[in-house]
Amino acid sequence: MSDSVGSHNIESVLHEERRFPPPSDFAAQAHISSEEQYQQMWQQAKDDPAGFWGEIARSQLEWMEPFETTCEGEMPDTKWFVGGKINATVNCIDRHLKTWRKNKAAIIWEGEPGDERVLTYQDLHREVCKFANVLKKLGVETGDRVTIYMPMVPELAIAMLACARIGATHSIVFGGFSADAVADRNNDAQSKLVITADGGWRRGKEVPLKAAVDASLEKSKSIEKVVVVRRTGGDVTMVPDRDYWWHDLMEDVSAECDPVALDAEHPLYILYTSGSTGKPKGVLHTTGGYMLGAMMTSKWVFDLKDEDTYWCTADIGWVTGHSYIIYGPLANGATTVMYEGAPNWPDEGRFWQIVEKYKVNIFYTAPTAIRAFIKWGDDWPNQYDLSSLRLLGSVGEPINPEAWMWYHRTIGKERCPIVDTWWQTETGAIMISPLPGVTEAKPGSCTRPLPGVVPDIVSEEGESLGDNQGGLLVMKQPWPSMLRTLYGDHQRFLDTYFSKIDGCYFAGDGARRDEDGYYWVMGRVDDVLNVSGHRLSTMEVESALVSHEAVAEAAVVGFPHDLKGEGICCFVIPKGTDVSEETKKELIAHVRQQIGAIATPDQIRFTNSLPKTRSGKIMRRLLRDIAAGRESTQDTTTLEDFSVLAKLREEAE
Ligand code: 6R9
Repeated sequence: MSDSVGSHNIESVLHEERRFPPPSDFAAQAHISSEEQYQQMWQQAKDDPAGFWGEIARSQLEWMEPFETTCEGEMPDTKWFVGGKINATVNCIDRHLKTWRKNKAAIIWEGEPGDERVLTYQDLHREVCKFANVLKKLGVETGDRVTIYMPMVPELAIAMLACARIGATHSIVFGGFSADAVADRNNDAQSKLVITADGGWRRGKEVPLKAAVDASLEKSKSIEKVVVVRRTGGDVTMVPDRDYWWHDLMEDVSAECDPVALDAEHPLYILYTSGSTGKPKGVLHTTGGYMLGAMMTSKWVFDLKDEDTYWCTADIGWVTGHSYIIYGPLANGATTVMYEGAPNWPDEGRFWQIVEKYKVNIFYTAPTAIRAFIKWGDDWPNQYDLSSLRLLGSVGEPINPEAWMWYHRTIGKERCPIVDTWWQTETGAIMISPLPGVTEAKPGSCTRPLPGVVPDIVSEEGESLGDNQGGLLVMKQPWPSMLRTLYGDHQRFLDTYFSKIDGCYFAGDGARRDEDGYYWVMGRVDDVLNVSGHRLSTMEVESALVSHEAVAEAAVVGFPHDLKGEGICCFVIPKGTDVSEETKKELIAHVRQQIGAIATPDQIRFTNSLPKTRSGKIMRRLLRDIAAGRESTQDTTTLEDFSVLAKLREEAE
């Protein structure tokens, strides 16, 4: 194992003996309700993936033309539902209009200041059709890329679905990213249009999104037009013939827009995620397979029922929001809650107030949020009626068993099953997770693979490992919602995911499988940090640092952090002699400005040298030990200059 993050976790979870079987009343009503049913589905999907997925795709999705072949070609170049024509919005909206769901709440939206909006399926259809017509009027065509950089407002959902309606590929950039990050993504995708807002609300302050877009456009030449939603009412500069107000454009367009019949493999969206180099990867998802994955996992894992109010607290700027606020729940005709702001605004009880207000039944959040709730104290959730909750979910990073127990007791009142869902931007949908009516939970384990998912744990050499041996997590069979390529760089796609272990998809995570076939994910084995459940590459932060005039060289590593999971520690060799607190502050601000607030360094440590191998590679493993304050157990035989290490330790003290 090339990483030291894992070993610590293996130790702590090995002692986990607690078991939580699904409550019998939950099991009795669940979509998948028995071990036999799970086993039978899993085995069939493994032995006959085409038979299994073909049947589900035909019965669960609405096709504009039926597909001829369920899957074609070996991993990684597998095509799904070949010959089929489909539109994601028909599946998320139109088909529900033919049923009683027409006037059902599709999206319940709550703004940070407390304003609210409910969009029924009929409302959503009208708004999406209108905005799709706006896109067409602005010259957007099937196959074009559109960047969306928005706060969590209903127009974000409408914009992404409007793109899907006409077959434009959306690329959503999280509103917390910087202007530079927007420019990079615009350029990589060669987007034609940006959809944004004047700003968004975050802890009572305005996040100025339009100003960031203006700055980004100096560096991204492919953008022809900008659409701006009025949200905060803050000052913005509107450039004539380039910038348009959303509400003006929506005034006189038709509310009818036929969905375009797209190939099942038509690109639905690009979503950028951090890899082990400084350049983010444009993960590309296509329509048929992705929709099937998002829909079926929502149904199986969240046990979605028509009467549920479902809330996923993610931002739509991340994959969790794509699959589990929008595409998955809407394909199921569910009611999905969307909240604009921070969990601690106006106070630390906000999430629980929302649960009580809308009688949320299913609640899906991240371990980093759970750790913050624990810190804020039980008084906050205890002030609210949480009795509507029936199922809890977790995503983004391994959940510490103690956080799991707190979630179970304080939020779930020992009544609600918890689904700890392992998946990635690349996988499109949940891969390994309990089925809430079937799987006995063990706190800290994401338990077993869903039907259609065939994982394994292998050594660096690719050999399959036995029970309880830490190794690399891989997938041995293709699945419908897997990424198809990295936009514009198919070679990088092959190199990153399919070259390390022959014939397998390599996830980048270390894990072990226990004697019951349960998976315990330990964290990334590459140079990817997981900061508050968000992926960041150490190289991205290093590139940002060295772009500052005061920095000669930088090495960035993660270290265990109580709230964020991983904190960011930067070892910096300054160009001059200035190692003042002022300069540290300036470097922190510089990284924020280059990447965004999620990349804010926790520590800047000035140093004269960095530990390197004889071939000049920075030995990050050693730096990780120093950042964590651990004695190093790492092999230092290739270290070029031993004195560097002793010196760094001194500097850390
Ligand atoms: C959905 C999402 C993916 C990385 C993944 C892993 C970590 C996500 C996890 C988990 C342990 C879980 N991860 N869920 N680790 N248990 N339940 O988070 O996508 O942003 O692409 O991150 O997150 O390390 O490789 P993404």
